Amino acid sequence: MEFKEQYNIYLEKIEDKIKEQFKPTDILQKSVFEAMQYAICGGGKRIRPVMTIAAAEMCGGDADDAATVALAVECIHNYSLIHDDLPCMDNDDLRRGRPTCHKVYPESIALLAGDGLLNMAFEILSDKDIFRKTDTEALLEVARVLSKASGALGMIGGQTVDLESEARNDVTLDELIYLHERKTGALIRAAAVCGCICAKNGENNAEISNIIPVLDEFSAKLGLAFQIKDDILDVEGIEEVLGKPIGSDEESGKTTFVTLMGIDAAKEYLKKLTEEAKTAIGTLGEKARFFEELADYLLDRTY
Ligand code: GRG
Repeated sequence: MEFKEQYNIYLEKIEDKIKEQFKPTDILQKSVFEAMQYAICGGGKRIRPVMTIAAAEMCGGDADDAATVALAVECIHNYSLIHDDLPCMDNDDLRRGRPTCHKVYPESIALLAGDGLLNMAFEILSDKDIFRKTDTEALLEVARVLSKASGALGMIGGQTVDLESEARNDVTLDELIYLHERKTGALIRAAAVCGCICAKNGENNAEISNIIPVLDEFSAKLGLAFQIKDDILDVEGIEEVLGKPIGSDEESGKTTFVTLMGIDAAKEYLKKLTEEAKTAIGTLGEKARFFEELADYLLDRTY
């Protein structure tokens, strides 16, 4: 099957799960649910949940269980985007071509919507009854990996270093890599690894434990490459396609891979990381072909 066709099949599974989870409600606190729904139903590439489902499929896991774990991953991603856009963080007005959550809902409700999505992720993962095959031990491992990746050692840690770096003009390349390995990379890695974990069934645990470090290495390289591409698109992207203003990094005086290395060197670094990621995952052979093609797809993305 063609890569894009496969990607769209995964995408449909995720969109179905999201629709099923975020039904309209008429309870007194419905505004927070509407804001959560506004954020998560607003499109997006769904790269992280796609990786979760693809990883589970590669490991022989149950497709519906994988889509449920993928839903939890996407809840966390969208919580981070709502919070990242808030005035106290990046103060952005546009995301995915639409007003950001706090531009549509009061800032307080947007903040709570982010909190609501984060909590919802772990409510989903701890509901044994909605999983067909994944056992409690595997779900506990998924919850641990995801919460650590999203927490102060992972995404929140990266965001902290990012915010504190804004006032500095002496950020080094090593520091920039450190912060993006956490802010952007940690959740991408966890998304893939959790797909493998939810495919564990006792008998295949040893085999999956051999696959995880390979997919993790691939995802770490891909996560960094993803951020470099983001920095390049902030300079060279097309506003209407990207769904947010171009040049926002320069305007806010942020250190990026482009400001530190120059655009040509950043492009070379992006290509190098993509090749390294493909080499790493290539060791798994034909079953990992989707991931190899994903690396190229992300290299060429325009939004
Ligand atoms: C607890 C206050 C508090 C904050 C949470 C906000 C935050 C910590 C972390 C920020 C995480 C973040 C926004 C990282 C940037 C990663 C990134 C490149 C996001 C864009 O991802 P895409 O391109 O988005 O996958 P789509 O729209 O396709 O889903």
